[in-house]
Amino acid sequence: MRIHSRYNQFVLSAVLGASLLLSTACTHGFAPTPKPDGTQKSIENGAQKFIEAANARLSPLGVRAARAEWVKANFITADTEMIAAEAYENYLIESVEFAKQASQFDGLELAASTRRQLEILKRAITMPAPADRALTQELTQIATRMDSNYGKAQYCPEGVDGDDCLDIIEIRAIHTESRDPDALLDVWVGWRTTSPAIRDDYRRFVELTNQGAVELGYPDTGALWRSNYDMSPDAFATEVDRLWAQVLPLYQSLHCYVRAKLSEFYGEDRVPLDAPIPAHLLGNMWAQQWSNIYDLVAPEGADPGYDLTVLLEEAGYGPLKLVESGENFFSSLGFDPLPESFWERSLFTKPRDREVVCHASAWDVDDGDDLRIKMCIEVNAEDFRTIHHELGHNYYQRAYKEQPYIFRGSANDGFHEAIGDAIALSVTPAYLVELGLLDREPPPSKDIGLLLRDALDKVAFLPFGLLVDRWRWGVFAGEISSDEYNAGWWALREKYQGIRPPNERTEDLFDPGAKYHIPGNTPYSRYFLAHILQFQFHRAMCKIAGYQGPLNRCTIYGSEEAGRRLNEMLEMGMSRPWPDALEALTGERELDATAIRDYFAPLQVWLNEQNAGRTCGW
Ligand code: X8Z
Ligand code: ZN
Repeated sequence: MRIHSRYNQFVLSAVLGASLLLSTACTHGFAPTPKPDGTQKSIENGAQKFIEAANARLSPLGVRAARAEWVKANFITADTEMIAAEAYENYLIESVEFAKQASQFDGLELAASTRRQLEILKRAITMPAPADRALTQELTQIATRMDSNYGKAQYCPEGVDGDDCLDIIEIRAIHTESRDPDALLDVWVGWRTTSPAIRDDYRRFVELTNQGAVELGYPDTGALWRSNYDMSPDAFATEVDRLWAQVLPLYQSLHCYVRAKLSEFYGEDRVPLDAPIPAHLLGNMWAQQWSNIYDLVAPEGADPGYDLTVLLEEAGYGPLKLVESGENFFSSLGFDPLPESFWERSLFTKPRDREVVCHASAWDVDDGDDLRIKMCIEVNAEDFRTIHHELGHNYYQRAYKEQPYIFRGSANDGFHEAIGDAIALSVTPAYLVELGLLDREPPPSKDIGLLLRDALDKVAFLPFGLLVDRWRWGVFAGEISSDEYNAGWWALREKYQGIRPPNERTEDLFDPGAKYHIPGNTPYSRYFLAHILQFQFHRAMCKIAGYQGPLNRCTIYGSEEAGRRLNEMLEMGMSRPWPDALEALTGERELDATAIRDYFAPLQVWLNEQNAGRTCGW
């Protein structure tokens, strides 16, 4: 099972499904590797046997952990937490043990596939556990507790309790709709009263995983995470910086324009023109995507004149129909329909009578056909896109299921996050016309409005996508100590995003913990990469589909040729270094932000005009 979230590749995955690495070979029937007698053949055989044992052992353990995790995430109770923690612990112990044993083959000459599987075993663990069993148990219990705390979190405004308390779905609706700064401030602060409860857990979590990482031969957990990109950890950090430098001018222009518009609306005392933007006014709890405030910043005369949320509501779409239409897109590319079990076992709406983790995820519970999503769907444009995102995970999982277990994952984790998003870039006006949701396409004169709406999500996200792991890398490396978690977080939020907290944040709070991926221990650089990669995929698939014209108007809907090439990349799984996979679809071997810059090029010109005379920056 791989869940794309919490258990990574070897760790279960809610995006994911299951997988880990195994423990003492002897107790689990794996014959210890014969001491290489010096011949190449015996070395090859030994390594081959080891890999076979790892594949055979980790897959069922991962599936078991995934099932337990699925039940827990769909029905949070003390018992399901315990069961999930135990199953995860078993998987983790063995994963870590296999990772350690893989080192015995270091420096030996081996077939490329064997060598790659060994390397993946050593580096693809997102929650490295110490060898000490008691510590592993403590770690998995902390991880499960943090995840559940997030799933159960509610903000109860003064005088309100019980059913009237607000969960993240209800709070999200307030961020989407309300333009009352006091109401926004109230829920912004309120949601962050739910995370101090896990601050101590997180501190201990950092200690324990760091110990596990050191035992695996890495300086700390952050270095282990950064080692998973077919380059050195330092080279990866440099690569992220390089990409960020490529997109920074675009972000700065967007920030400048949005700040000016918010200042016009809320007043200069609330939104000063020379300071970071208050984080509660951007239409999103974490200020990570801003399209919910499109109405406040829409360009005069260039507004496309439709709101996808309204179109979906008017056409009577419900959660199921949204998912079906996502499936229909993939079918138009030539992918097989989703299995019946997907429809029977997925969670599409928030249950009224029990606690669930609502943060959207995609699962491959049995490492094969048991695909599912778990999502508390609301009928709106944001969730329509998220459904494509989640289904992208599921189609990827199914495409690589014939690979050996260790290769069942995406080329790098950014690829997994980019597939569905790349498809959602094809949700253009032309596609909406095709679906019968829109009567006719807006004329080219409305492109700036369309591009601005996209940029509020895709460009605004970039610095957030980057900083979440800058914070964690700093925490794991000890550069941000446990008594400056919040200060370190807000320093990065200001530096990269140009936003500031709307009230004083002190160290008894734990604002990073109010974002799912911190308690869920899901690495976040993947989303930054995905926001670069999805535009490369989109540009390439549009070309393959024979499209000519502005990229923001391109839909690959119905192009079986684009689907075929996409599938060629997906079915490779992790079997080749990611540049090979990228090349299979795009002909390119590098991460390249020119694709996102090309997409938004007309908007960049327009923003420059709008910002003329303004002082930008913070
Ligand atoms: O967590 C997700 C997906 C599941 S992998 C819904 N995303 C990030 C987030 O919500 O913070 C997608 C965009 C970024
Ligand atoms: Zn995802």
